Amino acid sequence: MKQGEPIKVMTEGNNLKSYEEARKNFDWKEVEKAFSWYETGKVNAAYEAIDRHAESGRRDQVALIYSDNDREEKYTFQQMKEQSNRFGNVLKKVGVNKGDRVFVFLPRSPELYFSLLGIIKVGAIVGPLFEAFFEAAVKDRLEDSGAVALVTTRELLERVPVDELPDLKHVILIGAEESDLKDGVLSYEKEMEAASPELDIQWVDREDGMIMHYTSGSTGKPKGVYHVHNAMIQHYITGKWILDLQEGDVYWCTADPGWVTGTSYGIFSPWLNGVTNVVRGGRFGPEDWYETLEKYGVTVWYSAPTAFRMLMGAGADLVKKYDLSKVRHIMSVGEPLNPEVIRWGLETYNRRIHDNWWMTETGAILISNYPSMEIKPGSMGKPFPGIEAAILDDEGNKLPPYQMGNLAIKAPWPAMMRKIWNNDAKYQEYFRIKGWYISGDSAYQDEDGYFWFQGRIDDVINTSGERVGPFEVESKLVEHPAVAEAGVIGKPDPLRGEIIKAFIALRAGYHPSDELKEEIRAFVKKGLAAHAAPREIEFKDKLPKTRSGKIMRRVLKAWELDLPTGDLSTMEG
Ligand code: 6R9
Repeated sequence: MKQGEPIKVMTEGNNLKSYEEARKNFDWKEVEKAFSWYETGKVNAAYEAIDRHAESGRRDQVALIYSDNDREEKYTFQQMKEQSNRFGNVLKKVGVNKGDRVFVFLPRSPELYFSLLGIIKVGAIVGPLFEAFFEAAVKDRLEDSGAVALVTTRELLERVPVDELPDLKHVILIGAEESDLKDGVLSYEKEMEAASPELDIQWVDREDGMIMHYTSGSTGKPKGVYHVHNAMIQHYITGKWILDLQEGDVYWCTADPGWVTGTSYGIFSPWLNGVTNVVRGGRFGPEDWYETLEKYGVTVWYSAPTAFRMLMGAGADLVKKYDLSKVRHIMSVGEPLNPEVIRWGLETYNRRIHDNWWMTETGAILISNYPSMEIKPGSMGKPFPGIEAAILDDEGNKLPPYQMGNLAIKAPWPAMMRKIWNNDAKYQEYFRIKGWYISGDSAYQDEDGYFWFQGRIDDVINTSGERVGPFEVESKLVEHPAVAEAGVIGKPDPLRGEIIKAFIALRAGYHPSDELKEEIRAFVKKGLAAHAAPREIEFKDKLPKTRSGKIMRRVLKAWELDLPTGDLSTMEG
């Protein structure tokens, strides 16, 4: 547990002058004053993010800068308001009601942002789906949520088994052709054009549902993590104090809205703070990253360790070709931020990279390094003012400094999930120690109050910052005709954090070969998602299992890493 030297040079700017002071005096109630509902009593997070600015001094300020290899478009707050209003009216026309689930299965594009906001404006609950998902993953999520409507493209619609989804009544299709327009399929373009840019917004209760993100656990299907409008309180204030968003900032969050970072911090937080939001679509390489920063004069940049490691791999010379002088503040989330990356950031960008920690379930950042605080490389930082974090043993006792245990948060807080859709038992598991949310991460705290991440307690794999449940991949693997049994683990990887490795026992009559590995990999890719396909496959005659038949992933991991296998008393002979 050796710590390196803390980095004392502070980041310039900073809305949060003194962390200690803020902690002493913090009151969530004070934050509420920033919202128009504090005066009017009329609540809707999308209204606060867009319309409020359009109706005050920010009408003609650019809210969204979108670019990919083919498109470059800018939209002001007023235009965002009109586009999302139009989409809200499209939903009203087909009878979408408050509380209905409406899914968005789109690549990053302006239309994704218009529709997501429009859904929230009519009081429906939006479910963003990552564009890389294939049929099984899409079906599970739409089925579990009982989604009544879906916004997607012609290409992605091929992965939606509409006939098997009885609740799904409407598909709003981007790029639809005349022949598509039947059986509840509407043309996005036509409907948007016909719809009014004025919308009767659905005012809601702060505890009403707003967004649902499906995320992976170690067992069972992905869980629908349900968030309410009240989360905006924390999206806003963490944006101010952690993202350090200020008047005139140009902000870029590189995450896709299919993941929680891409909504909490790719949509709500920047717009609640009224800044210009940059979205880069498509796939892009290191040159594109720097070009985006330079071209739009990005001042605040939020990304992930896997991206920083990729940029580090592209070398320091590349950085010199670009003018990154506007970049004031850099942050990272999703997996442990290596001290090496922080050192590189200091040398090459002349900026500190501020790590922070949170999860889909927590809705917003809970632990962070702040611009005005010393950074200890390798540490996630300190709890947000108003948040109490602790290291607990399994009985709920607080552990002293440097002892590793469950990273736990005193519940509740404004952006905390309010349920797991259709699965109260799962929800309750997070709160098994009275008064605390148990994160599933292990960590320790040092004597200065900084938190240090140690690992996941369960088997959830974190590959390039994306959570993948081993069970979902194993289930897909055993659907392949050659696979009798499969066990999936995360294997440490210098670039991706972890990669997915599958151990497979073949059915009789099948023989190990590289072609078969390739075929199995493609099978998972096509059936589930590219990022869920195992990069490594190893064939075994049989897999280690408990007497009750559970695959012992911990034993697979020990084999892989040459570690002691631990207690094998429950293993089948
Ligand atoms: C926001 C997000 C959550 C899991 C979390 C932890 C890992 C996130 C981290 C980190 C080390 C950090 N994680 N931030 N590990 N240091 N700063 O990523 O949500 O996709 O739900 O993942 O990611 O294991 O439990 P989500």
